[in-house]
Amino acid sequence: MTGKEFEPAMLSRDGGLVVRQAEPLNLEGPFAALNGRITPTGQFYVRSHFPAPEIDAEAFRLTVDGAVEREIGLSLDELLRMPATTRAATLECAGNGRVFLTPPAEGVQWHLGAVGTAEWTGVPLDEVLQRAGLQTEAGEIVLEGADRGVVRDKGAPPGEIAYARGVCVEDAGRVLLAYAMNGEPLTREHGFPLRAIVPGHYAMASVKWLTRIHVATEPFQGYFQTEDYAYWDGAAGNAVRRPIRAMALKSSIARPVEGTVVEAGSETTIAGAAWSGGPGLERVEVSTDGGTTWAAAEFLDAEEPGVWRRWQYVWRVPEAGEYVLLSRATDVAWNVQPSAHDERFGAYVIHRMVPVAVSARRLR
Ligand SMILES: Nc1nc2c(c(=O)[nH]1)N[C@H]1C(S)=C(S)[C@@H](COP(=O)(O)O)O[C@H]1N2
Ligand SMILES: [Mo]
Repeated sequence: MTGKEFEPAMLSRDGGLVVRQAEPLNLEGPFAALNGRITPTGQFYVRSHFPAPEIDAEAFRLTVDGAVEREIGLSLDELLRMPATTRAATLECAGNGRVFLTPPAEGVQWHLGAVGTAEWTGVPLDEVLQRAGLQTEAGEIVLEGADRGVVRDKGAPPGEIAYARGVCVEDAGRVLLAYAMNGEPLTREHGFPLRAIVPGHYAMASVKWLTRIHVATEPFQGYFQTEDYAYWDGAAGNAVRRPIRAMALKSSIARPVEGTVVEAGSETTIAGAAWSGGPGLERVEVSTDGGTTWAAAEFLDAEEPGVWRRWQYVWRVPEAGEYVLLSRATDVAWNVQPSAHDERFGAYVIHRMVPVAVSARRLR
């Protein structure tokens, strides 16, 4: 494929995407429809802060500047000719699950579906940085999108800003500059023609419509790095503001959904996914009595860093009544998914267990 033939794939919205906000476009994926390890693009959530820019593939340039030996500009053709890598990565919006917070928090009211896993194809960021040559003082790689706008929130700068996020030089090795999602050119909504993928990090790091890589010598202090998508570290003492980075340990129940009526005496499969940007997963357990007793679920997918694992548990529904389902993930370092939200993260990093209430009835 050459840059000339490179056109955005069309986003089909008949896969059950739910509009959470029309402008800018924010679509939630149907998590209850979780089926394969890979989320079809038509079911993959869309999260954007500004209107999606229309980028002409032929005119596109990726600029690399800042603390580099030589400033470079790469066309899409040049990127497409570089050695390509394909890998799966789970993207989760740091605000996924916001609707479950009490008291309610402002922002897009995501339920369970601001998460998905796709197969991404592109060029390792390292390859591009090698062409430019990093100076020894390089500290943070600032990924900048072509989308811009005015943010009308308290704490936002006046005037237009671009969407931008920094990744530490130490994390650059895992970053992919992707032009394809699930084997097709990116859709406009998912960042056509080029986006970053930072496996293991919350998805605000995976900058879409990527047109500039600025190598900085100091930690990046941009709005989406220090004000938005940041948290208070050490809230008990002298708290400092730090960027949110790695995805927290989490499991979510996809099915049954809240309010389902299941048949007493039947076997009902409880299914979901679990993921973490830290140590690998050790196990997922399921409770059908609101957390009093737990049983091990079975993983359907192997461990792969930065990629979720589907799991399931076959529940022998004992008798008619009300049941509260929970799932709980544990990682190999024995961290356990919490039951309460960590207030330091505000309306982000919502990885606590979410109870699912179901009823069992005698149907015959
Ligand atoms: N340029 C740009 N990149 C962006 C964003 C954005 O608004 N502009 N949103 C970020 C956030 S908050 C998320 S959760 C992911 C969503 O990626 P998706 O829309 O492909 O699911 O993109 C990230 N990259
Ligand atoms: Mo996000």
